[in-house]
Amino acid sequence: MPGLSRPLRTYIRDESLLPIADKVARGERLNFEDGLRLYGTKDLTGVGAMAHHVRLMKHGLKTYFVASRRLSYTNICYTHCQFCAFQAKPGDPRAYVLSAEDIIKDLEKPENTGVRELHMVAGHYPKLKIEYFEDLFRKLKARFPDMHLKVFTMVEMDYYARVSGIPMEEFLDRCVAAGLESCPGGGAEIFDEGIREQICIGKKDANVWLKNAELCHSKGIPTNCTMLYGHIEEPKHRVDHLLRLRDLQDRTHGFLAYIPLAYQNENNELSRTHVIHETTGEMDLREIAVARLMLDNVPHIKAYWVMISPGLAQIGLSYGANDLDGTIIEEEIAHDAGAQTPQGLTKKELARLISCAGFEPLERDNLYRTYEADPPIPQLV
Ligand code: V47
Repeated sequence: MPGLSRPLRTYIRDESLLPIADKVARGERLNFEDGLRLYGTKDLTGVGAMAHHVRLMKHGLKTYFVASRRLSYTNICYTHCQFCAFQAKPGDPRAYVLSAEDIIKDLEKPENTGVRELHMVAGHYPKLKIEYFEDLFRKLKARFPDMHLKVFTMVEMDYYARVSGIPMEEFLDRCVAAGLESCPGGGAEIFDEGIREQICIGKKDANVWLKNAELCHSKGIPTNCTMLYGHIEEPKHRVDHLLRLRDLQDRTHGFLAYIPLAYQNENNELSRTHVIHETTGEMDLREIAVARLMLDNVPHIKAYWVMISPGLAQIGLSYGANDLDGTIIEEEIAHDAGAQTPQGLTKKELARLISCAGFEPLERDNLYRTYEADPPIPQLV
């Protein structure tokens, strides 16, 4: 397994990080105070070197991407998340709800050929009940049997179980029977109750998110996990969030990947009521690196190019990330909130970003099973 060529300590400029470097070199778990120190230090490259060391020990140079498609079946939402620019209220000219037929027609378009993962999250709209999802999943699986269905945040499933008037367990069982295979990591935002109250009014609390993730894992449904950073939260809230995820993962081992989500600061209530600058490259890289170091039990850390740019996500591969997410093709949530990144990247572009940064690109499915890569990608000279 390739590692760093020198002892880890020699990469550290801030001496207060040395005890952490020693723990990382010994494979010891970091604690809350270590997390705060990783956020507080000016030695970003030192934090990055430690994260890169862990990434190399776990994955070597292997770096994953998936041929994926994002889709939201509705943007109508009765929740009032202050950071969200995607939601529309009924009557809004932007409001839409897609039928199973609309979604299938869309997926039949040539640009969606080869998609292996359909990632669907959407608004909280009380007219959609369990029967809508059963019908949707069955029809999707009948038409695209090899397309993996990754659907619902943990709060979204809670909402749709409640409006369907059935227990969460029954909702999940029926969705799985119809074709649901895994769940994305969104909706976690930030677990701290005080911050959560301010940024997601009316949204279910952290315990619901964590309880439903635990339920999914107990049923063998893998999920991802996320954290929304760069708004009104402080480092102590981020460390707390990561440790709550780590605690759950110790019990269930059901999280496949963690994705730090950089707050996009346009067209939403939070940006109208607060002055919040966009996240910087330093913050984005630090977030990836801290996650790799604190989440020692979550196998994959994604650098989500949609929110931090393809170029920075590429550098994130040397700061602990081992996954560039996917081709996406069309994205609404981040772009409605001001993201200037492309709507999608091709598999070739993703593989090139990875190989030009010195890593080994591997096309994967949702469970990180890999496929033979396309013909070699020419290197930049
Ligand atoms: O659930 C909403 C967040 C999530 C904003 O599981 C925002 O593989 C930033 O969950 N700025 C959707 N974030 C994205 C998501 C995701 C992304 C990549 C991979 C995976 C995965 C999941 O984005 C939402 C919400 O938590 N969000 N508004 C915003 N203004």
